[in-house]
Amino acid sequence: MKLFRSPVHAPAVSARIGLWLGIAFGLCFLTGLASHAAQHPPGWFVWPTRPVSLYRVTQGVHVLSGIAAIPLLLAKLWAVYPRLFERPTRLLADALERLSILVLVCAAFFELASGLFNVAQSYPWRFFFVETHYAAGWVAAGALVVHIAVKLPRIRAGWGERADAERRAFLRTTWLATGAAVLATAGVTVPVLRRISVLAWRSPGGPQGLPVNRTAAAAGVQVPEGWRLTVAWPGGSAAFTLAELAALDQRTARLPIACVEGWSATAEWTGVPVRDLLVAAGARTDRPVRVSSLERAGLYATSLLPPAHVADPLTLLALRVNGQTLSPDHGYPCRVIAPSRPGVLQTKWVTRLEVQP
Ligand SMILES: Nc1nc2c(c(=O)[nH]1)N[C@H]1C(S)=C(S)[C@@H](COP(=O)(O)O)O[C@H]1N2
Ligand SMILES: [Mo]
Repeated sequence: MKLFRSPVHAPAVSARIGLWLGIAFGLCFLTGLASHAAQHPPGWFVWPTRPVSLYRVTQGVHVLSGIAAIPLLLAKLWAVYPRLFERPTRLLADALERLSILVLVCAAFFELASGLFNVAQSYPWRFFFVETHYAAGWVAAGALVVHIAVKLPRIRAGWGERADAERRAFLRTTWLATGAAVLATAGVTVPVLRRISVLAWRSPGGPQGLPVNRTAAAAGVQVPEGWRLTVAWPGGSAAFTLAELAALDQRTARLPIACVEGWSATAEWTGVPVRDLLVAAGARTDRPVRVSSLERAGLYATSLLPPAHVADPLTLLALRVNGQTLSPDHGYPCRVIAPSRPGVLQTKWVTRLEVQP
């Protein structure tokens, strides 16, 4: 077939694209592990609270390297697909090799597609995104390592082969498409790119200049008459009205909200450092703190502040954003804003802090 004989289907092309695809997948995998560790820290692990934008950067890299991998993967498949139709010469070895490629391609497609649906906040499936996306990431990474090891001789040969004009044109198109995909979306997390990122899935258009993921109405939150913030610990508890919280020493800090979906935005938050609040209530400050919201059913109605975050003076129970009282959608009467913390753990509509035993 003529298509099969195009000079683009050559190791010279697939090795060059493969390098960049490998870098994109590698970054995506490592930052994915970081995100998982930040959101579900195993007992031995402490996610650092500084720099304050650490999670914003790792999650931005995660989502953008995933976006870059989409055109790279398509171009890579185009460069190599005729080989999948070659007649096998070594029956068992070729069958195993093709099986490993099948696993790799399926896992890679699954990761990129499920990630895209996630940033679009669309879940047209029955599985739980977080666990499945994480598990398939390990499958893709394992299959990729096997693939690179098996193909090493061919990769070497590819780099030794010159890219002629037609191959160079194909490579140029691939780099252009990859750059365009990243630029069209990077504005979700890189402010200077907001104007050119036509496909950015979140803009700072929400109330108080910040995007909103879940509105108060969607969460079914209504602040009851006589709302109080309860601080509880083994053996005691204390309650604060909003006026009492506002009368404590306030701290203002510029901190980002960095959603796991890749978008992020910085704002100026004002509130009571959680540590000071615990001291004012008479509770210990060296234990994890369970944060609960007025929301009843949501998956993110509660979160756990690890001791490192409790101790950090920039971990705020915020009452204000950008100089205004929090709007209902940003968590009125108060919300958690902590440095370098995944957005899903920046609990809104807080009603109870519980120092763990
Ligand atoms: N109670 C509660 N808090 C929540 C959520 C939620 O669904 N319920 N969503 C979280 C998510 S996923 C993000 S990214 C941030 C977004 O904060 P914002 O809506 O004020 O921008 O809030 C977090 N706090
Ligand atoms: Mo989020």
